[in-house]
Amino acid sequence: MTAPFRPRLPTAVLAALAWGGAAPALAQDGGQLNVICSVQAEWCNMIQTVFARTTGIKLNMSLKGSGEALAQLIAERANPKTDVWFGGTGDPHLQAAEQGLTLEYKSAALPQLHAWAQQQAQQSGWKTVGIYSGPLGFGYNTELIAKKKMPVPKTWADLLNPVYKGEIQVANPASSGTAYTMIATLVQLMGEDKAFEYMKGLHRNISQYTRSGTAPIKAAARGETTVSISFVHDGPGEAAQGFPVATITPSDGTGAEIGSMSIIKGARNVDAAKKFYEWALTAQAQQFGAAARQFQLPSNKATPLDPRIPDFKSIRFIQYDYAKYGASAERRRLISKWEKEVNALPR
Ligand code: S7P
Repeated sequence: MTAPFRPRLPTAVLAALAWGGAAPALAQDGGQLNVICSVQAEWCNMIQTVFARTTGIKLNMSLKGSGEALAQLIAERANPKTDVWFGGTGDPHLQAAEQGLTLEYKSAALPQLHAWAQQQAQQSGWKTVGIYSGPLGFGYNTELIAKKKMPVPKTWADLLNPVYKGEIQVANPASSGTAYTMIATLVQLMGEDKAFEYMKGLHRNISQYTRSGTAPIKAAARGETTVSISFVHDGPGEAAQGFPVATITPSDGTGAEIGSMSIIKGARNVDAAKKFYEWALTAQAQQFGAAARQFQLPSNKATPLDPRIPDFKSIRFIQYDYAKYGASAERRRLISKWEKEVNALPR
C-alpha cells in the first residue's frame, strides 16, 4: 500500500547545492563531522548528502530521538564523540546547555530567525538555537475511527472517554522528548495536581507507551492504534504516503516544541561543526524539512512555507515556559513523578 519515500529534491537540492559557491561535486577531503540527528530519517539522509556534496565534509550521522540523544551526550561527557546535535525537542537541548554539554556559539544569522528561535538561544546562554517549531496534538486513523464509530477527540478531556480504552498510544517520557512536552503542556494547562489526575485517567485508555515520540502517529497511520498523541506536523508526511491519518490540535490549548540544534562542547571537529550550524540556519537548508515530508515551521523567516505546515495562527497555544520546563531538575522531577504515580498504575 505504501509507495517508497522518494524525496522531491530538485528545487531544494539545487538551492542547497548553490550554497557555498564553487563547491566540490562529491565529498572529498574536507574532513568529517559527527552528527546526532533527531528528526526523521529522510530529512537526516537528505542533509547528509547535500552537506557533503556542497562542502566536501563527510557527515557521519547517527539517528536518535531527543531523550536518547541527551542520554548519549551525558554518557560521552568525558570524551565527546559527537560534534553537532541536529533537531529534537528543545527541552533536552536546554538541559544539555545547563549541564555544560554544549558549546556557546552566537551565529550572525540569529536576526534572520523567528523570535522564539532567538529566545531559545538567549535562554541557553547561546548554547543551543531553535531550528523549527511544531504543535502537540492528536493523530487518528480516519478509517478505524469511522469503523469503530468513535468521535474524533477535540480536547484533552475527550481522550478520557472510555470509548478510547486501549485505543491511544503516546510515547514514554523517560525516553521521549515528545512525551515530556505533553507532561509539561498538561501541567501548564491544568496545574500540576489536576494534570497528574488527568494523566492517571488517560493511562486507562493507553494501549502502549512507545520508546520513540514519532512511533504513535506511525502506528495510527498504519492502523495499529486508533489515536496518537503526537506532534501534528508529523501527520501530513504519513498521509502523503497514502495512509489514512489526520491530525487535530486540542481546542482547550496545547504546547509546541522548539526543535533545536547544538554544538557539542569539546567537539573534535569544531570548525566543521560551525560550518554545518551556519548552513542549517539558512533558508535554503531549512527547506529540506518539507522536501523530506516533515512539516515543522522553520526558524529562518525567509524559508518558503509548504502549505502543509500547521497554521500556527489557528491553534490555541499555552504560554509554554521553556526555561522552567527545560531545566534538568524539573524534567527529572516530573518524569519520576509520572513513573511513580501514573506508569506504575494497572491499566
Ligand atoms: O518529526 C520528527 C519529530 O517529531 O521528532 C523529533 C524528536 O526526535 C522526537 O524525539 P523523541 O523520540 O525523543 O520524542 C521532534 O523534534 C520532531 O519534530
